[in-house]
Amino acid sequence: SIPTGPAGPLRFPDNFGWGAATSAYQIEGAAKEDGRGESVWDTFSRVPGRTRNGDTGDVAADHYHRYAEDLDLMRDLGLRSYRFSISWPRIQPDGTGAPNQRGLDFYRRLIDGLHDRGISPMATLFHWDLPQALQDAEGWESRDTAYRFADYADAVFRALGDRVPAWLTINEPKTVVQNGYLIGHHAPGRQDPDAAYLVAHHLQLAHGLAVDALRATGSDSRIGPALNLHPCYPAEDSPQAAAAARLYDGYENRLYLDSLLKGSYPADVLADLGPRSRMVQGIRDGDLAIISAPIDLLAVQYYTPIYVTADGGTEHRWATSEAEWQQIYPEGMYDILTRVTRDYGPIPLTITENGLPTPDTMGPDGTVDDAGRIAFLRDHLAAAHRAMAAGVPLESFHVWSLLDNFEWAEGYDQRWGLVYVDYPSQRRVLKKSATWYRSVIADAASERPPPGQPGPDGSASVSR
Ligand code: GBH
Repeated sequence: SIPTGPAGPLRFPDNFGWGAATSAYQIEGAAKEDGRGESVWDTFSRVPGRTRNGDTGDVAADHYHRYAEDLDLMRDLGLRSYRFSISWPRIQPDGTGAPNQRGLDFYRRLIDGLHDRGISPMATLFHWDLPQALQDAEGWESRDTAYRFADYADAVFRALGDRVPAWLTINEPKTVVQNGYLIGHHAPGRQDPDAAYLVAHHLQLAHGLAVDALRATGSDSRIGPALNLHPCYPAEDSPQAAAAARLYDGYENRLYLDSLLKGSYPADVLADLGPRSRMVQGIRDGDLAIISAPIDLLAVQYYTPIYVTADGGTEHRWATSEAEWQQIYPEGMYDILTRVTRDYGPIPLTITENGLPTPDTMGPDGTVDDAGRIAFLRDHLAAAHRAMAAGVPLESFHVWSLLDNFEWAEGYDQRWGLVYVDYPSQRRVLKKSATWYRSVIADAASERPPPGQPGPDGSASVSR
């Protein structure tokens, strides 16, 4: 059993959704199989200089072929929830039209394999792999892409909807906006601020249209967005820094949260963009009603805080991980969860990503010692637990990531997995963090009070 930490054992609810997360392009490989079309990441990763070492997702962790072994790994870890994404170009190779049966079949096998092992599927519809054919037709700059997304979502709901209890629409619209269209580090590699926020609006619209599409099928599955949220703190104690942090928060958090949950874009961000911006010009009557269609759960991804200086710049305050953008600050998990509940009400929450890259190597004895990941997850779980104790309705927690994978522009150099992937052999090796996480989950199950003897608060106990 796990030693009790200084703060004592942490008690999580019996039905807490202990999970792990992945996304299609980052793990599947099999880029040309079973009728899959090209995505913007196939294109982008082939442009010289765009990804480290010229890495692509052509093979990745070969999950498309090894999914059964990966399902067994998940069962061995005791996972109760698995969050993955569906590749749009596997379902609609050109982004429109009749669904490709072989693509749907892969996800049906995966989902059935999860159910067989008692693991609850949580499926994301879009984790950045836009069909290239749609990018050729202006991609997310075109309002039409939101409607294409709704058609794709409808096809997926009709084929798989009865087997997936929880859907997520768009993974991190903000990252598409910022990395795809502002700084250009991600596909499609643009640097065009005016386009970027129009893209934000169309991604939000796409989300709302997909929510409508699910409701129209009569499904009782749940659906929500997946947002990466950043607590934004003033870097210094001055009114200028406070004001700068507030506007920064508008662009990082409220642009997405307010439109989804309050039915309006934040006035300070709209004013900053200006009335002649493409985004403001692109908002039509009724759009905000679509975007703010009621959701069933809100998926939050937390990695790092942001400290904003008086001039609107940023600075680092805490140690960074192997990813230079990530400062390790577990308290930010507590702050962002309690803030969402305070400002937007008690919407059911799930953490769909939290984790860090560590400099993992396989030792001579075949083990991978990622002590930094254990400490990180322990501290972030403790912060999430404190948020729950403060009233945050958090249902589940998914480590990013189940497997080492294609970390976008960073290629395969950064290892984010609980499970090490030896790419030449595609062998999977549980890191120490994986066996630690397994014991956290097992402990939660074994310390469940016997029938008739509920714990003091009716919940299971987990030592850390
Ligand atoms: C998530 O993004 C993604 O959903 C997931 O696919 C990814 O693998 C995981 O986190 C780990 O990164 O260096 O200036 O280009 C998290 C948000 C946005 C953080 C882009 C890194 C790159 C900044 N990410 N950002 S830059």
